[in-house]
Amino acid sequence: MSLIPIVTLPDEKTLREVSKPVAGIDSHVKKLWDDMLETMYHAPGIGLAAIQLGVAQRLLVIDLAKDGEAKTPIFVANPEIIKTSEARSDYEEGCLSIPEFYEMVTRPAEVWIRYLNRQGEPTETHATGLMATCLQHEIDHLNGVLFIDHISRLKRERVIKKFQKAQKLGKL
Ligand code: GNR
Ligand code: NI
Repeated sequence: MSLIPIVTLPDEKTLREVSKPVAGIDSHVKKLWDDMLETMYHAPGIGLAAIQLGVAQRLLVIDLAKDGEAKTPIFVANPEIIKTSEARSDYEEGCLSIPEFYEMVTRPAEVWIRYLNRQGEPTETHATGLMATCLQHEIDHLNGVLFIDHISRLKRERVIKKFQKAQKLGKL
């Protein structure tokens, strides 16, 4: 397994790409999932989409296990949101591609999702709480959407400008 650098703002050229479905689960997909998981644990984070490593494929990993708990990785390919609840929930989100910026985001509280699992089998799942939030955050990445797209334009433009400036000053 390998640690891979995480793409951050201001690289919107990469982060705004719409990722392509994988044809199936082969050794290349499994190797990428493993590298994603290692990179995510190292960061540390609770989810990661392939585009955050610069790979525009519809792949993500999630592990909500807390420090010291047994790991519970979930490997997801080609996810589709089948249904969302009317009920909303607010969560203070962060993103490894937007380091050190956190803001409240409102999303559907529950989601129903279809995807291919690590064995290549079509799988359906229902998620609530942090898992629902994280799945939506990661699926957004596959569509070139960032959590700052769900906050006010003023805050979004401010954070993008901050990263552009930091890069110009050689601080990224
Ligand atoms: O590590 C992460 N934490 C997090 C917290 C609240 C809502 C979403 C997330 S996902 C984030 C890792 C990441 O950037 N995934 O794309
Ligand atoms: Ni993210």
